[in-house]
Amino acid sequence: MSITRRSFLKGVATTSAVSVMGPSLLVSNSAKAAETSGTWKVSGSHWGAFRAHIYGGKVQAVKPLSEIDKHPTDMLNGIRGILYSPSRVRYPMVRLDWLKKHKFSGDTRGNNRFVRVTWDEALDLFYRELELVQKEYGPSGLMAGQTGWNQTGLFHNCTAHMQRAVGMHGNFIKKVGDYSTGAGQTIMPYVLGSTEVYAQGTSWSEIIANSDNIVLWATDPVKNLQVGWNCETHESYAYLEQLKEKIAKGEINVLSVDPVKNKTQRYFQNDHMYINPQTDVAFMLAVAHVLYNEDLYDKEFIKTYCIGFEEFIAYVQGQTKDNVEKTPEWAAAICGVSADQIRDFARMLVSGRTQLLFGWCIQRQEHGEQPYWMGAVIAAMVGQIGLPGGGISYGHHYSSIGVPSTGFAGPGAFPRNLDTGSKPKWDNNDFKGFSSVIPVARWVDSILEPGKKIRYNGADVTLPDFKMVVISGNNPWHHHQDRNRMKQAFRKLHTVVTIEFTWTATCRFSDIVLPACTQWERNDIDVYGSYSNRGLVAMHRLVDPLFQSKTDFQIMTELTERFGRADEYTRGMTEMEWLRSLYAECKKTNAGKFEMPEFDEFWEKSVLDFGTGKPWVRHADFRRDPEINPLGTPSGFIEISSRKIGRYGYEHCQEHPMWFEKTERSHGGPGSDKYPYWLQSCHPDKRLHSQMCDSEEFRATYAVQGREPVYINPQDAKAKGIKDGDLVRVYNDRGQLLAGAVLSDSYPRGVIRIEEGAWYGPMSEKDGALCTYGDPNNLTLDVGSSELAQATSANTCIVEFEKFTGKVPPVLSFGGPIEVM
Ligand SMILES: Nc1nc2c(c(=O)[nH]1)N[C@H]1C(S)=C(S)[C@@H](COP(=O)(O)OP(=O)(O)OC[C@H]3O[C@@H](n4cnc5c(=O)[nH]c(N)nc54)[C@H](O)[C@@H]3O)O[C@H]1N2
Ligand SMILES: Nc1nc2c(c(=O)[nH]1)N[C@H]1C(S)=C(S)[C@@H](COP(=O)(O)OP(=O)(O)OC[C@H]3O[C@@H](n4cnc5c(=O)[nH]c(N)nc54)[C@H](O)[C@@H]3O)O[C@H]1N2
Ligand SMILES: [Mo]
Repeated sequence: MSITRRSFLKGVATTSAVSVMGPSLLVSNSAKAAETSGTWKVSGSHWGAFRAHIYGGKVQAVKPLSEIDKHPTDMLNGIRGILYSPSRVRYPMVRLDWLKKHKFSGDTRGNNRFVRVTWDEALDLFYRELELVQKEYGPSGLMAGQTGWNQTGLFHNCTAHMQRAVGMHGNFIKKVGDYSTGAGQTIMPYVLGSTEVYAQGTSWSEIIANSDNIVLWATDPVKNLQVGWNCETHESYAYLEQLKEKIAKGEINVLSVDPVKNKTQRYFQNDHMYINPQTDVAFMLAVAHVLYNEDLYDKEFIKTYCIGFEEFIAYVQGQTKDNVEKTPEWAAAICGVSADQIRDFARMLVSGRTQLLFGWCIQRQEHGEQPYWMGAVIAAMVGQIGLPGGGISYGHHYSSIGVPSTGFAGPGAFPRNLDTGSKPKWDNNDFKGFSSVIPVARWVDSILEPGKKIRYNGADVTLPDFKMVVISGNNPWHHHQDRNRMKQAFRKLHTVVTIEFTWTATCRFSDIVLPACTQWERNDIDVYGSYSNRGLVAMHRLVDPLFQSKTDFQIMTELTERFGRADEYTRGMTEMEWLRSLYAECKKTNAGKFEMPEFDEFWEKSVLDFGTGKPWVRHADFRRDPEINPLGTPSGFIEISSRKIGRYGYEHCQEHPMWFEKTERSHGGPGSDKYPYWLQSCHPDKRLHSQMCDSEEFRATYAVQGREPVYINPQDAKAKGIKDGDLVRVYNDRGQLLAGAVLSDSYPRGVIRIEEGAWYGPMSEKDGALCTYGDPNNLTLDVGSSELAQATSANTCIVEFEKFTGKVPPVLSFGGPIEVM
């Protein structure tokens, strides 16, 4: 890292008078009026760093940190609406029926009737419940393991705060894996030796300079790079711009394989191949068939770097398993791409340097392990893994993967676990024969079928029998599948505690709700650029915590006081002392490599900028010498077949990639007679999951008649008498919802989209539990991807829809609880 790149951002002062910032500021007239005084402060978020104008104790306006962020996301306009949301959790609240009937009140959970209590009352109740569950059931009775997209900031990671505090009291059930990449992160270590999904990828500059062909396979980087795990810099967009230019000039061939024309394809205006949903593996097997039978594949690469090709190719040739030859004609009938197009595609792959870029949605479906494994097999047959602009990536749509890393080592975070040597108050490790760790997406199965044995990644898991759930930093009533099934499960629970700043459906289905503040009501530090490690950003408290909300740190300190562990929990440090200590540790680690000023100077400047790192090529070292740099697979080579997986004896993940029919599938697949449409619940363009859905003005920019949009092909709509802007009822055997029709040619016939994260707002059960806003997880299927990963299968989902003609109900998702006096 050259010393010249290490520069501090000049003039990003935190509390400078507004006049210093110049006149060319913001938007609305009210914001303009407020500019005459007040201060500007820098903070961060998943959506990027920004300056906020604070006047009269309120955030009046937000604008991007344009010195670094040249491609800020529109979603910055939703931030004020999060702070000042009418759905903010204002006070500690307890569910009325639970107060009266305690563990026998599950049948009315979700009726949203709450009473206000004091902080002391609420925390006493929380503590009482922790005591009860440990006494009566032990650690297998408590689930506190779910994680999610808590706000940015390394110190205030709310899930870490909750888990450390609750963990000091007693042990609990934890999870493994996540909803994002559950299938991918489990299969890929067997195939390429790492999760691949969370690994740094070949630099964009190398791809743009060297690729002749790029295949965008189920990926939408233009939409999905708007947000980052840490504070996002949006550096990837500069590369996407370069790529767009090259496409326009015909210098690079970019082809998308996707059931819909997504935002990236609309931006690039590149070639697009429609494929039937959930059928990529059939398509890919036929591609392998062509590469093999036309002798186009790289035999040398397969021999030097791979194992298990023979078993796999025997299956492709129809000599094993189902004895069906995986010809282009066979695949065409399933995937909807013609046999000739499949042949052309295979020939294109070997016509020059070809980079495959996969997204994640394709593995969030039944048998989601298979397309990822099969993608690696195709890349191996093409023989360019480890070359600049060749091979395969599983992450270029995510958090600045592909932007070179500077090598700066970011600060540590608040510890999630107990300090070494420390024991919980209830020092009990007896999980009564239940598993203490479960695959993340199977937690609702646990509530419904405790004691059931399932198979998972080479092990047996006994689903635990938990009675109490503590939730912080995730929103299961958005993220999990099949609402009506969840409702059945939640009835069985004795106690649900949620720590939140906004009244999500998860709050509605809880018994105790504790008001946290947002990240803009506390001080923190964060890495700037999740994978690029561009620098460090100071997150200044913009305003004091609203209503009675407190920081998660404060809440958990007060909880641990109740069992005499607060000093240990906080290590005797305040918020600012923690920030200083994390910073000091980071400065020490980077000494000699990256110059960091004293904390106070950093805090005033707000941003440390270490520039851009050196370009890099994934798997280049393995290619150079597979003996010295083996992969992390059992053999050290690319495993086209895996003995280890074969030995597990699973039905839906066998020793090499295979085509498996889905439980339900549109386009002539199972169930499509009754429910002919595929519902894809992709990630939202104007939200981060459910976050920002309650941001009112911003929601109004995309909602249709106040409802979540459902994107429909114009001919499909016409056939049902649906016009743009109509209300539509979407349904299947699992549930139903209302959404607002947006007609678009980007969607082929037979495919509709409702973005995940739309807030759940159900009518009563006697009214059919119709969701009044449009949460797609009313309709999705809740089964494990396979015995290997047991991951979510959210995108295995078929539906029917019609124009809504009934009495239009109000939207019930927003605005908090019904407060009972
Ligand atoms: N149908 C369908 N379902 C899906 C997906 C899909 O593609 N289709 N995608 C899945 C994927 S990939 C993911 S990652 C999950 C995401 O699922 P989640 O991570 O559960 O989704 P978020 O909406 O980000 O929920 C985070 C919650 O934490 C709260 N929160 C944030 N910060 C703080 C904090 O500092 N303190 C406290 N106390 N609370 C905080 C927010 O207000 C919000 O309610 O959804 C999954 N669900
Ligand atoms: N704006 C925004 N960005 C985000 C997020 C967000 O909530 N909002 N969430 C972040 C998170 S947590 C995650 S996990 C990632 C999610 O990243 P992904 O899961 O990759 O994103 P999606 O947008 O759900 O899907 C990407 C593409 O896959 C296509 N696709 C779906 N099924 C199939 C299929 O069967 N075959 C083929 N060929 N294509 C298919 C879809 O049509 C879509 O164009 O995004 C991250 N980025
Ligand atoms: Mo995710």
